[in-house]
Amino acid sequence: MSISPDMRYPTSHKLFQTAKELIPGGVNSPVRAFRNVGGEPFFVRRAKGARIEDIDGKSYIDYIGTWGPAILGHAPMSVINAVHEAAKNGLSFGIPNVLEVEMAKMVTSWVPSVQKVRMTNSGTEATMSAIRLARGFTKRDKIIKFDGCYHGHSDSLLVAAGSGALTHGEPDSAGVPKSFAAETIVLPFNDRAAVEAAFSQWDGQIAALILEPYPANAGLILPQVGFLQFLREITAKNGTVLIFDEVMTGFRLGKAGVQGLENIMPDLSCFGKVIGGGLPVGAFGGRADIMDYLAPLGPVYQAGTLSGNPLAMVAGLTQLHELDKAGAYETLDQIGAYLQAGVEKILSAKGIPHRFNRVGSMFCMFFTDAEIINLDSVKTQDMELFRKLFWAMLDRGIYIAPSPYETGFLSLAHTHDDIDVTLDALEKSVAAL
Ligand code: KE4
Repeated sequence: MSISPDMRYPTSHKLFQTAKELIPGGVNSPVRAFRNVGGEPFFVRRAKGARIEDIDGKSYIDYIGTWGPAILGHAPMSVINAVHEAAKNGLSFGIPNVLEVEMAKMVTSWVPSVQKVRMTNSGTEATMSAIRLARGFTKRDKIIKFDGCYHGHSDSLLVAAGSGALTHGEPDSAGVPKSFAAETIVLPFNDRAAVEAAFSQWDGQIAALILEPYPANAGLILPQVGFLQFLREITAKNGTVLIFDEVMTGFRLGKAGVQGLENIMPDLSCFGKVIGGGLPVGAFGGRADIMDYLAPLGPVYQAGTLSGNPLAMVAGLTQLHELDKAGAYETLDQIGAYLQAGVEKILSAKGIPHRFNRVGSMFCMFFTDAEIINLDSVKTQDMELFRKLFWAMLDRGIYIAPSPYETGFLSLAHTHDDIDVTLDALEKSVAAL
């Protein structure tokens, strides 16, 4: 079947049946299967700006933006043209090229904590490599992560809290050896006492503490005042590498991501999504004395055939140049504030308990009146209500994340009119409950 823009598509339902015969669950990444909301996913035909169109001829205002990369909106001409031009010079080299140096210059100039950086092809590779690097640098094995934070699917990070918070982690996926999980300690987010207890119990043994500084994979959770600074101090005191996983927040919440907003210098940071402009990318970077432990300089091996690929580099560079234009981040925050005000007005008028967490263009609606401080508080939300509203909004042409454990994204392509259409759909969906 040749793919062309005007080809006759089957329906999403029919294509999903075929997909399920050929691809596990019919998808190349689990969240796309709509398991958290039931029903079947639609198949996309094309995307432009704030809108996506499915193969059944329906279009939606998109609040996912391919899970973060589409910060300019889908298919921005600046990125398309740059990729088109670069492709004429070669699709991949496996040889040092100028675009990799340009990307390294950009990342190190935008993010003060990053003295050196290495590109990868996904966020998973970035965090996996950062963990290995921290272990190699400190010659320690244990790591700390927080419940509810997702860092991609490498074995050391697919770990859930053990029976006792301070004991060994338990595999969070089949196929992760217990011995691997045992090296990962999983703590409740925002829990200083648990962090202090872990450092005293595993004194001198903790290589790294990794976190999403604004966790966005259990909905959007915000650190309590001083928590990030506390983590910076206790890791420095214990010789533990502090790793900020900014795969989602990096270059999304500002030129220096959360670490810029919070004025904190982690030892290593992980990036992805926005710096690839929609093409496969990841990156990790930080203190030069740590990064220089990486091969070919040092003893920690890390590699990738397509790392620094010219198309991903030029797409990411173009996207960052667009974000560097005056007012870009302020515009994203303003449109986010407009959405938040409208949503809160509608839900409050209907008397629906809710928490609307937002930072700039990242947001999450929790149907609970509990303060959202960690994964346990996220789990208090009314999941059934979420599911009902997801489908009611989709039926009205609004595509929000198909899971109450995901974060929504706005782009520079979203207009006030788009928000008004969205709020109208929410009003009607809530009224129909
Ligand atoms: P990738 O390997 O998917 O490029 O990145 C993994 C990753 C690492 N760190 C953070 C903070 C992340 O959010 C992610 C990936 N995010 C999910 C969205 N919740 C990707 C969507 C998916 O898994 O299909």
